[in-house]
Amino acid sequence: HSNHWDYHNQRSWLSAFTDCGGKSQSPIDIATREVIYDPRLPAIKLDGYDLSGHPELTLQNNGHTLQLQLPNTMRIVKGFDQVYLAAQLHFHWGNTEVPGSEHTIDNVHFPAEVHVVHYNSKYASIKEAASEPDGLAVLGAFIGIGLHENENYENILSVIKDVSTEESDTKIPSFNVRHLLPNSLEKFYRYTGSLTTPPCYQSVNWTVFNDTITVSRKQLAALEETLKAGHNQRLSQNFRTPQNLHGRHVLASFP
Ligand code: SG7
Ligand code: ZN
Repeated sequence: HSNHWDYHNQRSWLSAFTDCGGKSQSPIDIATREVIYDPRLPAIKLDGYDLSGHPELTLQNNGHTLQLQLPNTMRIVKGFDQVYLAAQLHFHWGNTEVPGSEHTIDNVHFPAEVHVVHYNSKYASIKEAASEPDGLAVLGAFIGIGLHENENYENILSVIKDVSTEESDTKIPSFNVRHLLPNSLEKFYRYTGSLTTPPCYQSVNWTVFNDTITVSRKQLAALEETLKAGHNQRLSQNFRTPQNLHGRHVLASFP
C-alpha cells in the first residue's frame, strides 16, 4: 500500500510522499571543485557521547536499516545555532559488488555510510522536530575497507545476527559512540537537505565528514549479508540515489 516504500522503486516515493519531489532533497553528490570554503563554519563539539556505564542500548532491524537507539544526553553542543540532541544512528550500505554510501564524493560511492540523527533541543521530541526546517542535524561519515578489524564497530557488528529478521531488536552494552566516528571531525561539508527516506522532510542540516572510518572486509560483509527485510529478502542496497542540488551550495570547513 501507499505507506509502504522500498529502495527498488525510488521514483514511486514521489506519489505517496510529496516532499520526496522537493528542491532540497538528500543525499547529494559533493562535487569537491564546487564546494565553498567557509572559514567561519564553527567546529563541531560533541558532548555525552561516551555512554560507558550507561544502561544497555537497543539495536534494531527496522526493515530499512540497522539502527541503534541513543539517549538524548548525547548532544551536539557547538557547531550550530542551537543544541541538537541525539536520537539514533543507523547505516546505509550496498553489497559485495555495489558500494552503498548515500552521499558521493565526485560521483564516487563509499562502501557504506553511518548517520547519527539529532533533533533541535527546542522541540519536545524527534517526532515534533522531524518536519521543521530547523528540526534535525544529521552527522554522516563514510565507511571504507581497512586492513584491520575496527574494534569499536564490534560493539554493534558482533551481535548483528541477533537482529537478522525484520522488526527484531536486541540489547547491547553501552560504549563510547564517539569512537564510531572519524578520529578528526575538523573537516566537513555542510548543506541543507532532507531525510533520505520517506517522508523526505526537508528538515535536515547535513554534515558529512571528510575523514572516513574503516572496518575490515569481514565486518563490512557482516553488515551487507546478515540482515533480512520483508518477504525474507536480504536487506541490502538501502541507499537513495543522489538528488539534484537545485541551486543549493555545499560549504566546506576546510580549504
Ligand atoms: C532510516 O533513515 C531510519 C529512520 C530515519 C531515516 O530509515 O533510521 O528513522 C527511524 C526512526 O526509523 O528517519 C526521522 C528519521 O530519523 C532517514 O534518516 S536519514 O535521513 O538520516 N537517512
Ligand atoms: Zn540515513
